[in-house]
Parts: sequence; structure tokens; C-alpha cells
Amino acid sequence: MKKEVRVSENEKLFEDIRKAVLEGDKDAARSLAEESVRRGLDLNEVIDRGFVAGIQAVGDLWEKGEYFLPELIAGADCVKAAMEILQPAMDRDHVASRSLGKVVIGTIEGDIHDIGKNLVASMLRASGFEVHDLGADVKIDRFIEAAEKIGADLICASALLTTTMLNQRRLVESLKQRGLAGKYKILVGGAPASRQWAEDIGAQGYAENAPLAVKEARALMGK
Ligand code: B12
Repeated sequence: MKKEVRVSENEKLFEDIRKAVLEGDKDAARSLAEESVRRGLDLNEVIDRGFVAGIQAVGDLWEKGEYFLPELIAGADCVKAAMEILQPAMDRDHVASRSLGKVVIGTIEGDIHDIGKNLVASMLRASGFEVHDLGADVKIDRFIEAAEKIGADLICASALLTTTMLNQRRLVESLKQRGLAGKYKILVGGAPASRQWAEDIGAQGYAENAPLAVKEARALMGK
């Protein structure tokens, strides 16, 4: 009985989170993130079923023409504000975990969408990868220089625009030109990318969402 009450309390929390993102209510998003940490919930689930579901619903309304840029930005800001609370909590829980590998991640040149990339970064981090997040609109040379500097295993590049996804191809080609092909595994993602796209450009991995990105990254590391 007690367990059932808790489950439905959590369902209500996920619903409130989705609503906060949909309404662009940053204060609510922050306090719901704090509440999730306080309750000791699985924060990946909170992100997935609350914040990701919320921003996806915002995206659906944008596609239907019911939401415009201000609503999109407000929704994105909610997720960002929540992640500032959830990420340190996730890091804290994994301080003792062994690194599964070193990752350089960023949104590719010309593209400022970073919500999905941030989710992938935080889930990789939470799963035990050492993640170096270069941010958004990251120049190809910077991906490569960072990977060389930290001795990365994986380079993860996000693209949300059909125009910027072409820079994922340039990243793979640039590595080849520098004689670094094979040194790093390249993982691509973002709404316009696909498994086929990854194969076409010579990237080693693709994942449709953040949990699958973790699975793919582990598989690429043989773990
Ligand atoms: C929020 C949003 C914005 C916000 C971004 C805020 C931010 N900080 O990110 C703002 C308002 C700034 C914005 C701006 C623009 N946007 Co916009 N935006 C969106 C929207 C609604 C949601 C994107 C999002 O965050 N989704 C939620 C996240 C969780 O999903 P995701 O990003 O896909 O990430 C998941 C997976 O793809 C995957 N993944 C992501 N990255 C990676 C990386 C790796 C390595 C792996 C393995 C997996 C992976 O895992 C993630 C988590 O599950 C989409 C519509 C949509 N439905 O996707 C449009 C959309 C992407 N935008 C679009 C456009 C056109 C623009 C603008 C050009 C608009 C304009 N005219 O100014 C600008 C872009 C400017 C630029 N140079 O980048 C178009 C792109 C069209 C196209 N096919 O090219 C879309 C599809 C809307 C549409 N239907 O027209 N946008």
C-alpha cells in the first residue's frame, strides 16, 4: 500500500515537471528538481519521464504552430535550470564510480541546440564516463584538439539541423585528414541523424536518445 502511494506520488511529480516545462515555469522546474533529489528518485527517470517528456511536448506544440519561440526558449530554460540541480546530485552519487572511458561531447559547429546534448552528457556522466562538454556551436578543430589533449576514447557530436548535420561528416573527414581515423570512436546523434547517416559518414555509433547513447557508448568501449 505504502509503495503504491509512493509510485503515484512520483507519477504526480513527473506530471508536474512536464507541466512546468510546458508552461515555462522555471521556479517550479527548479523546485521540482530539488524535490526529486530530496526524494532520492532515479534521476535518469526524472529527466526522461519529466523534463525530456516536457520539452518534447513543447516541441510537438511548436510543430503544430501552437507554440512560438518564446515558449520554446522558456521550456529550454526550465530544463537547463533543473539540470543545474540534478547534475551535481548525479555527479555526487557517482564520485566513486570507475570511469568507463573519456568522452568529448559538443553540439556541432553552427548549431546552438544543446538540450539533447546536455542530456546525453549528463547520462553518460551519470553512467560512469568522464565527460568533457565543449558546449554548443563547437568548431571541428576544437573537438579534435580537446580529444587529443585529454586522450579521449569517444567523440560525441550532436546536430539538430539538417544543415549542421553535414558538419558531423566534416568532423569524420577532418580526423581522417589528420591521420587520426580509428583513434577515436565517433558517436553522432540529434533529431536529423540516423543509424544510416552514421554509417554513410563513417561514424562508429548512433543513438536515438540519451539512454540509448549510454548503451551505444558502453558497447563501443566493449563494456
Ligand atoms: C528547443 C528548440 C530550440 C531552442 C534551443 C534551445 C537550446 N538551448 O537547445 C531555440 C529556440 C534556441 C531554437 C533555435 C532554433 N531552432 Co530549434 N528547436 C527546438 C525544438 C523545439 C526542440 C529541440 C530539443 O531540445 N528537443 C528535446 C531534446 C531532448 O531532443 P534532441 O535534441 O533530439 O536530443 C535527443 C536525441 O536527438 C539524442 N541526441 C541529441 N544529441 C545527441 C548526440 C549524440 C552523440 C547522441 C548519441 C544522441 C544525441 O538524445 C537526446 C536526448 O534524448 C526542435 C523541435 C523538435 N521537436 O526537435 C526545434 C528544431 C530542432 N529547431 C529548428 C530550427 C529551424 C531552429 C532555428 C534555425 C530557428 C530560427 N529560424 O532561428 C534556430 C537554430 C539556430 C542555430 N543556429 O542553431 C528545426 C530544425 C529543422 C531542420 N530540420 O533543420 C526544428 C526541428 C523545429 C522545426 N520543426 O522546424 N530551437
